[in-house]
Amino acid sequence: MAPDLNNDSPDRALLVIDVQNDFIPGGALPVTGGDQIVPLINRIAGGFRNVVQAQDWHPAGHASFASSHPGRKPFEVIELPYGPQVLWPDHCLQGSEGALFHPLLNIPHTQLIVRKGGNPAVDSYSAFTEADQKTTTGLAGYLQEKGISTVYVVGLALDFCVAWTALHARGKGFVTYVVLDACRAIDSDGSLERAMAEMQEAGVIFIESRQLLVAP
Ligand code: VGL
Ligand code: ZN
Repeated sequence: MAPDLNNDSPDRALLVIDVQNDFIPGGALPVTGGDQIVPLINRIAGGFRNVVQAQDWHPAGHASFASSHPGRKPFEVIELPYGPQVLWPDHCLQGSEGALFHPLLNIPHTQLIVRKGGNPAVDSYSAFTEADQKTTTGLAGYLQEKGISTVYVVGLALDFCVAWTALHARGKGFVTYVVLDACRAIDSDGSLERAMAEMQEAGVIFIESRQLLVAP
């Protein structure tokens, strides 16, 4: 199914996920190639009337940090009350440089910034719903009130925050595209393959940016 090119349409939104310094090479939780997608995301965003940015935004001592669990190391998985949790290096601390958007990300018309991961005890990869699978950020209601029925998801990381955002968007009934070349993955312990299979199963549609951009 080829999407049409009218991205300016009021019924669709671009969701730009976690394009933050800590996820760029040199940051606390670097995603390989994370910097390479920034110019492409700027170009894609230029065509959209509706743009929402997500910002991973954790308090010190967050439950997803390995440093909060004595004896544990980053990328190990532990059981938390809401299920398995991958442990990460400390990242995206509220108010830190690492939590800021990449300096070359340039989307002046972004309408809404959704901060997530603020509950010290619960992670939130998704821009819609926290990892307890209950607490929402309000994003679905925001989009629905604006009459948006289709979302395009780009950003970091494809196998974590992009995937969970796309899965929850489907769960909330949005037609959901992931623009693959405008994402990069962490790929820890098979996470990319699993995430791609889950998205496919849920009816997320994978496209490439050339299907969204008019040739220059
Ligand atoms: C993310 C791990 C931890 C992401 C955020 O943006 O994909 N990954 N926090
Ligand atoms: Zn995080």
